[in-house]
Amino acid sequence: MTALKALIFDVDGTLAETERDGHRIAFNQAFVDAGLEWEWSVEEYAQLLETAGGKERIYAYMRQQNFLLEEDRGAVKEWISQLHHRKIAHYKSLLHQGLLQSRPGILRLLQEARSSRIRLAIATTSALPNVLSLLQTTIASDSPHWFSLIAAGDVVAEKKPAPDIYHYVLAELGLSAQECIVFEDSHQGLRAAHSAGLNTIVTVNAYTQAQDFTGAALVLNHLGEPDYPCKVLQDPWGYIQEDHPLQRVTIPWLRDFFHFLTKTQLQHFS
Ligand code: XBP
Ligand code: MG
Repeated sequence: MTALKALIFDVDGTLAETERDGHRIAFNQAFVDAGLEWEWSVEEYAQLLETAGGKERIYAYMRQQNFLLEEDRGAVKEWISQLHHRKIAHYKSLLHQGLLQSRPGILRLLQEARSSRIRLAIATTSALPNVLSLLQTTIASDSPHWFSLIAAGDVVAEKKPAPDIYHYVLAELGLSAQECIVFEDSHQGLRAAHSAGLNTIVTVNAYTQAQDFTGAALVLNHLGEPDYPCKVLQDPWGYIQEDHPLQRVTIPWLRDFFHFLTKTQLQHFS
């Protein structure tokens, strides 16, 4: 039977809750720098998150607000790119102030995977400098080297919910979807991974908890710690036994779950 070879992690919302108090603040600071009177509130940002990718989100906002003229569309991309550079600088500075932490169970599971020789990869729509700063400040200064691959930002043409980033990661790792498990926090991320044929564990957060997670292998509130057990929110394959509740996601548990999924899905789809 196929063995579990790699864990692929989304970044924003999965490794850390970065959106409300990280990216959103940095966008607003960049708007001030540019002399714009735009301010994205916590509530408005929930809707803006429907567009993945910072540059794409600014563009979508400008379209919504009718700030774009048809003839400007070429030049505006360059202007957005410069604005986004300012946003990256602000986001980095917020991270280096130590304002964000990794989510429960993330550091523990990454360390366990490393000692079990399971490969690690990242698949995110966020820009590479942001990902590196987040890893360095919330996981460990050398943690970018823990990953066989960090696939970020514009490395593919179409961002999530398109499956491109996951196809790219699988091709670069030289693995099939059946050898990996993905961790995501949002329905766009799940759609991307699921369309690439990957089994996905979703750990929800405040911005994503009400989304549709049809197609997830499991939905949890977080990965759990010894003194902070996780809660199972959806278990579509019926793996978790009532008399044996999941406390935290560990590598041995993941290996068992992975074998169960492989066997059950083989029967289900044959
Ligand atoms: C989340 C995103 C990103 C961030 C902003 O990515 O959509 O765009 O909100 O980051 P994921 P950038 O969940 O795939 O990690 O400004 O760097 O795009
Ligand atoms: Mg995410």
